[in-house]
Amino acid sequence: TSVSDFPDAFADKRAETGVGYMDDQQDPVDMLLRLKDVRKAAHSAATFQSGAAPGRIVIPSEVAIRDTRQIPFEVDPPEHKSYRDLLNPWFKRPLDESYQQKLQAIIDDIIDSALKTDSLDVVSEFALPLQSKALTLLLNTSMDKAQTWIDWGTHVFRSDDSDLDGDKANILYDYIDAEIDKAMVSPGEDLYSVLLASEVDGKKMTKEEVKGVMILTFAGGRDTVINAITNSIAYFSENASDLQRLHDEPEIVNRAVEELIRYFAPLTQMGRVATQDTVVCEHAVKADSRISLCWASANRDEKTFEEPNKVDFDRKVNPHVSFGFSTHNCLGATHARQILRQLVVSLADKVGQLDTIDADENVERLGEFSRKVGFNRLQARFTAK
Ligand code: HEM
Ligand code: EMZ
Repeated sequence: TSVSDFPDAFADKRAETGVGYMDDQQDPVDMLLRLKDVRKAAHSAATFQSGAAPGRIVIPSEVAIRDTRQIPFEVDPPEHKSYRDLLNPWFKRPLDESYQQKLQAIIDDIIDSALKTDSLDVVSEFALPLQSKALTLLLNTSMDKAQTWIDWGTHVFRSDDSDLDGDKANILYDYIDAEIDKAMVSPGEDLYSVLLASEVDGKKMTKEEVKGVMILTFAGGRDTVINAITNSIAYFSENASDLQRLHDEPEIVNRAVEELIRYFAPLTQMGRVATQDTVVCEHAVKADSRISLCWASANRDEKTFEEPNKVDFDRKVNPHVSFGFSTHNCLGATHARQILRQLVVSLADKVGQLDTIDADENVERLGEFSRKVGFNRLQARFTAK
């Protein structure tokens, strides 16, 4: 099989009933597979809440390893809006010229070292360091912090042996507690300090609230970004003409990145908890049970996307939901998009050939479905133009 192929795991079920099913720690999930239903449910926060027990809307559920509520992710309207209004300007900073220049230096450095070595693991030696170094810009902290985060590996809650690693989670919680304490003693210009000095609805943010934002910032933008970067490299290794095209027509970069993100859907799904008995897609959902919004399936919905399994940089209509939809749409999307845009243009400029040598696919087991979401390892050779 080819490394750039990311099959649609949900096609049959999406056509048949539109609802999939998976168990998860005795807290089963009805998965919405059609774009229309996913959008509708994402837009109905009163019926499908995010503000359930902390960790419950994540699949696999993190209830067993997390007590801190992630903000604004696990908060419903109207409170959600107050947090979101506070965070929005900070998370738009990737649009600043100075931010993009610093990001470019990080990207150039990582591509240059890839070109110097015979071959490398794109996940651990390219995507992970790029993600972690770029995150220092988003947090506005010093670059030397990135090494600690790189040492945590690709996921802060998951390890090689387990989907839910409580010990690993504690490393993150202790780290954030310590960083918050430091920022309280000597405030700087970083996100911790800015949040500690902020008010929401006239009240100073508490340490626990700041921790909730920071856990989300570390966890939410981690494996998603790493998969998006690694999968893009896998894609260009087998579609060299598309890389060349980006070199010749860099003005298509935004469309190209949206299409890659649609196709990869780095976050497969996200849960919600029903606040009342209800019906979705002719399927009964009981109060206090879980549904999921399956972004990955919705992005291949043939009712909206022509030839959904094809990567097409000329796709005219692309209302993908890889970054979610409505209230909780991804706050980190500006940062993630900026990394990918600058990365693919830089690859197109500097890299003449990308060869993948060995791959270990990361396949999610989701009840009746198996979905390739990325790679555990992707050994590749970068050759200069
Ligand atoms: C929300 C995907 C990168 C932070 C979301 C949601 C999706 C998503 C699907 C909606 C969740 C829901 O409706 O429950 C992605 C993908 C990424 C990415 C595919 C990379 C390609 C990032 C980054 C950050 C981030 C880099 C920050 C460091 C957040 C936050 C939310 C969110 C804070 C919650 C927003 C809210 O509740 O209002 N993301 N994300 N994400 N994401 Fe991302
Ligand atoms: C949560 C989630 C956020 C969760 C928008 O998605 O990302 C997952 O990777 C984390 O495990 O805790 O932050």
